[in-house]
Amino acid sequence: LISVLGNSTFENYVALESGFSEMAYQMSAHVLTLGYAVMLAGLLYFVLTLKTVKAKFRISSVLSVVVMVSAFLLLYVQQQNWTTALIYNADTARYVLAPGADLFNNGYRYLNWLIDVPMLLFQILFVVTLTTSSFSFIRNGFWFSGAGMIITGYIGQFYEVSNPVVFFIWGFISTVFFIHILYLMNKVIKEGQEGIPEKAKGYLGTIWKLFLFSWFLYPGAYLMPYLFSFGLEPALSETAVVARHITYTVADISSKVIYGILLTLAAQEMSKAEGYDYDTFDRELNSQ
Ligand code: RET
Repeated sequence: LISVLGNSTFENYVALESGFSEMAYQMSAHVLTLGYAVMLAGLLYFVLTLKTVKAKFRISSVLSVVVMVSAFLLLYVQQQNWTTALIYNADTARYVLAPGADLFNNGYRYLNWLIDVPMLLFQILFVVTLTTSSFSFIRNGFWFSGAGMIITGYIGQFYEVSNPVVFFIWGFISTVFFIHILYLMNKVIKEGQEGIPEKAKGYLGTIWKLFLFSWFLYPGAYLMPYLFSFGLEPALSETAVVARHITYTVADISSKVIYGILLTLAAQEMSKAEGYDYDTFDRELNSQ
C-alpha cells in the first residue's frame, strides 16, 4: 500500500484497504461539522461579551475572535476534505477513496495551529499581571516554542505510515517544545493568581486544568494509529480514524472556546473588583 499512498496519513490507508462503514464515515463527517459550527457560535459569544470587561482586558476577547475566524475557516476546509476525498461504493456498501480527488490530510489543522497557538498563549497575558517574569520574555518563549512544536509535528505527521521511526523522532522533538510551553504556562498562571479576587483565582485554576486536558489531546491524536496497535505497525482501523476526529474536535472546542470563555469570566471578576460595573454603565447610557 505504501507504494500507492506514500506519505499520506493513515485515514487513506484505511480507505484503500477496507473502506469505511456508513457509521464511521458519517460520525467523522458530523463531528468535523460540529467543530466549525462551534467556532461560529464562539465568535458571536466573544463579540457580544467584549464590553462586559474593562478596556485593558478586551485584547483577550479580540484574540479569541481572531482564533474563532481562523479556526472556522480551516475546520470547514478540513470537513470538506473528508467528504470529497471519499465516495460511496454501492457494490461494497463502503466509503472508498474517490478517484481523482485529493487524499485526506490533517495538515490544515496544523497550519491553523500556527495562528491559533500563539494567539491562545498570548491571550492569557492580557488578563493576568505577571509579578516576577518579564512580559516579552514569556511572549517570545510562547512564540518560539509554539511554532517549533507545530512545524516539527507537521513534518512528522507525513510519516505516520510510511516511516514510523521518522514519525516518532519528529514527535519527540515536538514534545520538547511542548514541555517548554507547559512550563511557561504554569508560571504565568501561578503569578497571575497573586493578589486577585478569590473567584478569579478559581477560574485561573480551572484554566490550568483545562489547558492540561485539552492540549494533551493533540499529541494523543497524533499517536492515534499507534494507540490501537502494538509495536511499530500503525493500526489501519476505522475506529482509530473516528477516534482521531473526535479527539481533535473535543480538543479544539476545549482549548479555544471553553478556554476563551473562562478567561472572559476571570476578566469580568477582575473588572468588577476594580470598580467596573457594566450594568450601571449600560443603564447610564440608556438614560442619556
Ligand atoms: C504535535 C506533534 C506530536 C507531539 C506534540 C504535538 C502537540 C500539539 C499541540 C497542539 C495544540 C494545538 C492547539 C490548537 C488550538 O487551536 C504537534 C501533535 C506534543 C499541543 C491548542
